[in-house]
Amino acid sequence: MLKFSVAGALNVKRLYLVALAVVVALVAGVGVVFGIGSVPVAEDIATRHGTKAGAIFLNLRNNGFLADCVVGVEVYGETKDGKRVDLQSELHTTVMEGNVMKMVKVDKVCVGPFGVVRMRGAEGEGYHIMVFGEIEKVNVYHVTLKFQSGKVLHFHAKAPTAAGHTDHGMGHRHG
Ligand SMILES: [Cu+2]
Repeated sequence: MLKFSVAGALNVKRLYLVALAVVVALVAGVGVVFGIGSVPVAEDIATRHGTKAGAIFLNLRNNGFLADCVVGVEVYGETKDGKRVDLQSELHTTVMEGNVMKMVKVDKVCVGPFGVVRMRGAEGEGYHIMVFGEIEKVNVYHVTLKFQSGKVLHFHAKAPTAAGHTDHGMGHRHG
């Protein structure tokens, strides 16, 4: 009798432990989901140069469960010799005003969970990164996107004239 009840008590205790383990696992699982939050990725990066200003294009993908927004951008250039070129940069969108295509500065670019924003100027959803400065010296752009969540996405973008760049259509030739 006594032995049985002790065994019973042990079973109940074991049941509690199992229940506790399940709860811990669930909480941990939810924690992982929210911990991951947004997972921003830069894909299909390309650049275009104008006079004194350049544009950086990308597909901004979010492989996470939560939406996120780019709220800041920092870009600097690197020359072929590895020297730094300081640049100004802005988040832009492209809008049509009448028949005129205009670029407008925006504060943020948002991407939903498992979504993608085609930051490819007029060929995408209007958004792009604009850079200003001595871009003719730049071989590679170092881009840092800062997100509302606090996450940071860093990537490199080769200038249109950089050797080995595949974007033939945009480059211009010297001499
Ligand atoms: Cu622009």
